[in-house]
Amino acid sequence: MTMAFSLISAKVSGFISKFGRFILVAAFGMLFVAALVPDIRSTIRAALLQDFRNVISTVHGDITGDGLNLIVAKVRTRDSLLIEIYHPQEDGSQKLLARITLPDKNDGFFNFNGQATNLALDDIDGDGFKEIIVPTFDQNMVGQLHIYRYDAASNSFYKAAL
Ligand SMILES: [Ca+2]
Repeated sequence: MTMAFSLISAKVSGFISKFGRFILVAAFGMLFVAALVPDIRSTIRAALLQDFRNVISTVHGDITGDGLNLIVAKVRTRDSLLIEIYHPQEDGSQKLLARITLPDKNDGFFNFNGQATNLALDDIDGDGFKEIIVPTFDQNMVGQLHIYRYDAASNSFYKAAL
């Protein structure tokens, strides 16, 4: 009787220990998944936000003096404002020539020829080449005007003083 009982109890404890191990493994698995899920979630969120782009304004004109009708776009992303300059291709695609990150994150407007505008092309210094004129608001919501000029020697755009 005692032997039979101890045999059963040994079997039971064997079962418990196996079951206990299973619980332990399951618990670890859940911990692992719990640790993994927020990471996956934040990775996906970051990727989605990274892709977040909103073209808030476009203008076009010859800004390089080559007679090319380039497209200048003001683009808002998750954490910055950009200026992108595109060269329309014959096949209808747009070739990105330059991407400039503006010093401010907030879109701004200025009075251009009697109209409130947030992006303009104009030859403000009279040298025959149009400048890109970009208003923004800085972190104190003070209006700023940024001027970008094309430099033929380096085939790039640089920030010019007003
Ligand atoms: Ca000019």
